[in-house]
Amino acid sequence: MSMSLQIGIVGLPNVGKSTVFNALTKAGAAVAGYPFTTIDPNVGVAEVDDRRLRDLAALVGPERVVPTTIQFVDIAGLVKGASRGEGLGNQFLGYIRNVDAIAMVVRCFRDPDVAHVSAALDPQADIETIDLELILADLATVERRIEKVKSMAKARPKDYEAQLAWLTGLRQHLDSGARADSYNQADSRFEIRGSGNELNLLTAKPRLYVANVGEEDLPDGGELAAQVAETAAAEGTEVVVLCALLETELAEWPPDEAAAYRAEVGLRESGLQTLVKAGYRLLNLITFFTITGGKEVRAWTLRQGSRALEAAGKVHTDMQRGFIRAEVVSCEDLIAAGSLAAAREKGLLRLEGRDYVVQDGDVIHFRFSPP
Ligand SMILES: Nc1nc2c(ncn2[C@@H]2O[C@H](COP(=O)(O)OP(=O)(O)OP(=O)(O)O)[C@@H](O)[C@H]2O)c(=O)[nH]1
Ligand SMILES: [Mg+2]
Repeated sequence: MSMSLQIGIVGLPNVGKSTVFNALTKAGAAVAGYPFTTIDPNVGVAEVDDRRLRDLAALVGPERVVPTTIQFVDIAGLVKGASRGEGLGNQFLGYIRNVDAIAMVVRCFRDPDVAHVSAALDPQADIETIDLELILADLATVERRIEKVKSMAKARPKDYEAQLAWLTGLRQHLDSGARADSYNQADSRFEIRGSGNELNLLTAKPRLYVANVGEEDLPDGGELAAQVAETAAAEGTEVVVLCALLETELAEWPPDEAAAYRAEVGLRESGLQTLVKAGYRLLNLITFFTITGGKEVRAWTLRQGSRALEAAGKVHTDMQRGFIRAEVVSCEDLIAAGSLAAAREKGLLRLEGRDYVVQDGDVIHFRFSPP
């Protein structure tokens, strides 16, 4: 079936990546005040908090309520020279290659007890340092590809002319210090992020920023976070401002006390959930719900634009194989109607076929013939 989507937590050493990861996933990855604490990539799942799931559960009163999750990967700090094998080097670039999107953590908290790779905190420079390593790694990838294509082109030069031109342009683009995601040469045959694009470039991956700020700078994040926000805005992406240490602590508190503390600081929701939601948007994900005979209310993740047949496959391969129809009602309609029976009576339940494009918030009952 479809693989789970992963967001890689990337950044310089000691910026709070593992702290964010732990709070998100409560997986207990090693956290310490010295660089290179993280040696193995840690994969963990974060629950997606969804009001609609709670509302549905209140309506149905099931035995189990199962939120959907998104995977995060805690990756070790990247240092200058990583693309040449410095620090923990290429190994980590490889881990980044495997993720679907990047959450780049930028240090914005001041703490003399926690060493930083450079003397001053400079978010812009820190982002550039990382980008440079990623770009150099991509440059090496593209160069290898160019050599490969050149050798294939020996027998049939015409067949590879366009691809070589595109790759050469890309090399030049990276060589000028720009990221692959800003390369747009008008040749629709080659896509920087296209599916089946084996280049899998690090700087072509969707990205968001996490400004890890000191608690005193909440809720807005202060001057350093503003610099990260500026970079994010220029790139057309999002920045999530949070204090990793505070989030770690609040994750352990009773929910109502944590909420009260947040309100006091001026935070509307958990920074972790803000990050989870931003990751959801970054990956173009939506949520649908299933209600299993009133026993279980469950949320599932799907790529935007996915069809009913694919949604069925998420739940069970048998449902996909024996798919007959999907009975669909929007979560809002169902909650307004008060019960499935009432929604059916009002004609709010639709019967959809396998090609129905699932909408965010759909509650789906799959009709299928068991094997
Ligand atoms: N003051 C303060 N310290 C923090 C914050 N977030 C993390 N730290 C501290 O920074 C140190 C490094 O945190 P980690 O989460 O291990 O950092 P990392 O980015 O995973 O580091 P590497 O894996 O070595 O690259 C730890 O001592 C944390 O407690 C924060 O928001 N405020
Ligand atoms: Mg770490």
